[in-house]
Amino acid sequence: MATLDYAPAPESRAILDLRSSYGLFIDGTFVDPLEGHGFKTVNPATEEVLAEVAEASAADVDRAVAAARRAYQQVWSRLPGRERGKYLFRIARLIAERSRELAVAETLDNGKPIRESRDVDLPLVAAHFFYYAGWADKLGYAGLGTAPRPLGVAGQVIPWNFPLLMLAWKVAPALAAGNTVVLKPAETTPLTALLFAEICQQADLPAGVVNILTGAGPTGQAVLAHPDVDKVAFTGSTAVGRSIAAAVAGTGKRVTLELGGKGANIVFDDAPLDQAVEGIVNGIFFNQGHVCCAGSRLLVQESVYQPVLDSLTRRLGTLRLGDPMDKNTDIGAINSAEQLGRIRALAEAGDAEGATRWTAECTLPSRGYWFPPTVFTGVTQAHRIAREEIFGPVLSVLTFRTPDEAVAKANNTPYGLSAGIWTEKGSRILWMAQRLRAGVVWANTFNRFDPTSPFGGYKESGYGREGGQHGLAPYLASEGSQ
Ligand code: TAP
Repeated sequence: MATLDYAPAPESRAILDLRSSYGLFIDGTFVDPLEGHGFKTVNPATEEVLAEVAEASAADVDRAVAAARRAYQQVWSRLPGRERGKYLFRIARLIAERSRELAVAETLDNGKPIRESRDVDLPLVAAHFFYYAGWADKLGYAGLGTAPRPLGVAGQVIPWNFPLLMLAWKVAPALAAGNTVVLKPAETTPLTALLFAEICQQADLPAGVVNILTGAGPTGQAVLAHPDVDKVAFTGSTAVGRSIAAAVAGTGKRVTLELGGKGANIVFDDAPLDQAVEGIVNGIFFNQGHVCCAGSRLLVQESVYQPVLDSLTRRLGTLRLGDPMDKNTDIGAINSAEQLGRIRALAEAGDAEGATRWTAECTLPSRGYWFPPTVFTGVTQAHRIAREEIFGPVLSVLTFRTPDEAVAKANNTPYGLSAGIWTEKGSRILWMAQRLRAGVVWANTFNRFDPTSPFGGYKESGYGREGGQHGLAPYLASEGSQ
């Protein structure tokens, strides 16, 4: 019997009015970079150039930090919390109003399906601003003494996997706590940060409170190393995080590092298996697996290994890969040629080390950067695909017999960001959660985010927490502290 397929349902781009080029956002206005360099940002699904953006040099970083310092001293740190809160509520409302446009920009620049940017990223971005707006006049109740103080200028560097959401995680708590910011978005996904700069103008945010500097690694390095930056907040790879920790050691700067992960998604034989399979798919194929807390290691109890694998591969066969702007698309494009190269190299290491590769049948578009949903079985804990973060749509499957073995295998990683447990027994969930060395443990669900809930890792996944009341602490000095 012929199968019926979905008709194309592309989201319109008409709502988005991109400029052909963008300057740096310093002191409330867009300005040209001092050294006049720029680079192109492309749509990874088509390789079409979307816009030209400026590359900030060390001299531009000086200008932005000076503007942030002025705004901190003269305006922002002097405003009562309820006034800061009003600005944040205004920004949150503008994000909600412009969410369709922002979702389209995010999908074009990042390659993620519009269904995800529209239904996950943007609602969470607005929710983070609403949430921290509510904290601005209640900092005395954040558990840091009755009169916690802001730190000053925050330097913030973010990655490309959730561009606007990572900005929200960083900017919203920093501003609520009374700090000003200089933020560098990732080189491959600068557009929504630049649209956010327009939103700051629309909200009449005082000049210099938010500064956005586009550029590559050296720009990020210059922001975080700047002597007049009081607080360093970084999300990205463990390798770069390590170099940042070394660079700021001894400077007195406060540091938050949100780094990589190799999360275990653990399925017991008493789990509701259909639900668990959906959770496995969401855990590793959401956002093409470009998720720091992805459930990239599946640990299945041996007695249900075959039924789980059969049902998983059957389900993966139904995922639709293709145009990220199509509302029916499940798997979008890989963000860059460079990331595609990393994914391919690690998958080839899986083949070379003897694991068995299974790939969902799908036609990859001829232009752009694509990788099909892939599952490796026969994986051992020594394999690179079980130890290293692939940051792509690749799942490594291992098995276990007892809960103790599941814990030992799950914890056998240098990372410690996330884990998932699938079982019908509440007591087993609690027993496991106490033993798993991960910052976030989900039970019978995966990849759930909420602005009220702290998020972060330990070991090589970094330190400090973002989200919730805990997310305010890195931006505040409590009474008696520096
Ligand atoms: P990175 O290469 O580390 O880049 C992250 C950001 O840092 C980018 O803006 C990058 O600029 C900039 N950067 C590069 N070198 C720098 C340096 N020496 N000093 C200061 N900034 C520098 O990571 P990525 O490939 O973009 O992102 C993927 C990684 O981020 C994964 O490991 C993932 O797990 C992690 N991640 C973690 C989390 C959390 S919450 N733990 C969330 C998302 C992602 P360019 O873009 O120009 O290179």
